[in-house]
Amino acid sequence: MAVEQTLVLIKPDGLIKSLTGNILSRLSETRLVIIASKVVRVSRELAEQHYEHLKNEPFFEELVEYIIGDVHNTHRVMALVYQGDDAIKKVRDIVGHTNPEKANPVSIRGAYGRITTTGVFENVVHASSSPEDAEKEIKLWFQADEVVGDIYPVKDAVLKEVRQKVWA
Ligand code: DAT
Ligand code: MG
Repeated sequence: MAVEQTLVLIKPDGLIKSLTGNILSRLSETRLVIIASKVVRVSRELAEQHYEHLKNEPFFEELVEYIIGDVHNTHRVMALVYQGDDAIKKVRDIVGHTNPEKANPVSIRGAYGRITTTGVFENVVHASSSPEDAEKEIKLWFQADEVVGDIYPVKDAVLKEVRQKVWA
């Protein structure tokens, strides 16, 4: 068994329905280690990059609006990185099938997900599905110094003239 990392997102429906604690409790059954976490206001650019592999699907625009939070009127997603042996499969098993109607009823998506009348799978959480996807997704959602441990190669860089918000 290989040590893996996997990205988990608690989507806006999970946050607005106060499911955060339940979801984290379920994920703690895996005994994996959390090595990064934060709450993110998702930009359209981030949403489109995250779901790039689905850009030709008819539901793409609704999927983007869902992850941004426009659908649930709460612009928050909780992003976490879990690490440990076989992390990707362990998390996907507890998360359940992509389609909430097909998901095991005791999985997170089976218990809390729904399909909207327009056909969008509001499935509460995202979990990476391969080591390649996990690396791409973790690098998309987190900076190297937001993750505990150098999980992928890093380099030192001195950044100049980066515009960012600081405490006043
Ligand atoms: P997963 O999130 O299980 O990895 P995915 O990467 O194929 O599944 O798709 C990403 C999201 O897109 C998924 O969580 C819900 C939505 N989605 C996928 N297939 C769909 C479909 N046939 N109809 C509606 N939404 C879909
Ligand atoms: Mg996927």
